[in-house]
Amino acid sequence: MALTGTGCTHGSSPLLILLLLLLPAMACLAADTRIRLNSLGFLPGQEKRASVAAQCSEFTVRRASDGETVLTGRATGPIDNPDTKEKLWLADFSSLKDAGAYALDVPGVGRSIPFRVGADVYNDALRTALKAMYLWRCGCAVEATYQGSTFGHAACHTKDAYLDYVGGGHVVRPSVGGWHDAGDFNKYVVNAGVTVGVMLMAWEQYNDRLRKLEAGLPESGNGIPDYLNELKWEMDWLLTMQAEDGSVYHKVSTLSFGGFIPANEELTDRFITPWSSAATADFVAMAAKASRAFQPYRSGYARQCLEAARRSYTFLQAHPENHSADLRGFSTGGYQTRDDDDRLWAAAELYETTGEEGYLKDFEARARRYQPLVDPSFGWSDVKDLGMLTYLLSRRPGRDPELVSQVRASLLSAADGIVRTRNAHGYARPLGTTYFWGCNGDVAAQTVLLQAANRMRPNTDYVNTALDALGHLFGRNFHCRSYVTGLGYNPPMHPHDRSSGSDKAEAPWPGYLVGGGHPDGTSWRDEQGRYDLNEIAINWNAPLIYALASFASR
Ligand code: 9MR
Ligand code: ZN
Repeated sequence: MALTGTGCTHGSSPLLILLLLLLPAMACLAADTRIRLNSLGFLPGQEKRASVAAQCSEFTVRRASDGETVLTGRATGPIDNPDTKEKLWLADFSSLKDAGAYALDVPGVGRSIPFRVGADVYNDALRTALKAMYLWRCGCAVEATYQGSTFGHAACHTKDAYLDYVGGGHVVRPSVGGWHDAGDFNKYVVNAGVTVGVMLMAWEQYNDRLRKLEAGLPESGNGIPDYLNELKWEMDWLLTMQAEDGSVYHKVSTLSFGGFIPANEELTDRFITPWSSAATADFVAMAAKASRAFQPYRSGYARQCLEAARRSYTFLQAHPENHSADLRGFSTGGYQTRDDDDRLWAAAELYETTGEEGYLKDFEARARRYQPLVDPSFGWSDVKDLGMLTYLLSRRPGRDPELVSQVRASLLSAADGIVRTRNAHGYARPLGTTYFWGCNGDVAAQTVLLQAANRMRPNTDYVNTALDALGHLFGRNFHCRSYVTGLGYNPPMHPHDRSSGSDKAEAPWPGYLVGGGHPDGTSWRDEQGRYDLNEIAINWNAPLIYALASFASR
């Protein structure tokens, strides 16, 4: 390091020179990754904690600009964390309220990664995660520049899709558009269900800020907020998946997974597969929900969505049995699931959109079959919670007061359970020691339940546990890494993603939450080949978007 040009004119005191030499060096010191925290940062008025995987007793918080100590505290612990086989100490610096950039010093251990405190710490991440949905668009060219790299592909999959497997011969029925599902380029209605459901729920609850979110989309400026423009891209495709009789085809897919080539170079035939009752019910729920969202902006489109939803609902009434899609011949994603929860959600959304009693009675009869009414996590294979939340948060008068209060109690008890689970975990992971394929998405989705519970009965524990879900995903974990590409500290560089894996850019496409490790907290690997740990998927990004939207400041 050269000292020239520092403006140091005294030059006489060796001590001063030593100090001047050391200060920048201290700032550049590699962070000690045993100190693990939310690398996106913290909200001024909420809790702030770090987990330290090394014995310690004290900590100080230093301002990044001048190294000044702004807070000192005592670490607590250790607590045994069974899923990572570690002893962890906790540093609680919640009393730090001033916006700024800081780092945590733990004597005997080291200095943490830098972090920010501010009301806006989640805003950029929200925009990036929404832009990531845009980058998943199929049937068109996409392009975005992020941190100096440009990501994109020419128009892809413009021949979607052949009817061979639904009895139409080798003939194309236009089904262009929508989002690629994940690291693969296929399109699956069931997985669209939970994705669109959670994103529209974010819209319903946080449209005050989402309305203003600018994502630089091709449609930007058309009078529809960008957030809804992005959802419309998917909804337009979904409308093509409805057959004339009201059934909804399960997926559009190649016969087997394609290679790691750009989307526009994948020219393998793609087929529409037979229908399933789960896909049909999810379609009803999405279309009914979309109808409400688009009503103020495009009333004709809103009507079209509602009519489509009613038609598929009528079809389902005439086909009450669970009907799996016949996917013989396909080895791509299955997303096969029983349809009870999907039908329940469909009835809830149609009721909320129309206020009609038939849908209400259908929902209530189905809801009464469940025990518990609300589960502490949900995902593509179980959307019951989405239906329960729509019913509970409804302002319509006709609901059964007893069932409403039971759903409310069940939600609060699920949320209380999530808080206890998070309290017992060394990284405050709200899903505790449960790990499975895509569990990061479930962690993000728990914020949906926590925020809904907080709406019912405000409780700072619910809010801070939701923040801890984000904290875990953005660095407060065994790996001391962000699980979202392009965001936070040391993010994934090798996601299982055909777009990232086939372009020239060194960095992966930004804004994507990877599925996460299993069977325990140490199992994640940042390797492209590990689709089971390191893939990206629309159903994991949607709850990430919900979580970020719920804490964004504008
Ligand atoms: O997210 C899905 C996970 O719950 C399943 O266990 C897994 C195996 O069936 O499939 C995951 O979904 C994948 C889908 O089948 C195809 N596109 C990529 C999805 C994410 O890995
Ligand atoms: Zn495509």
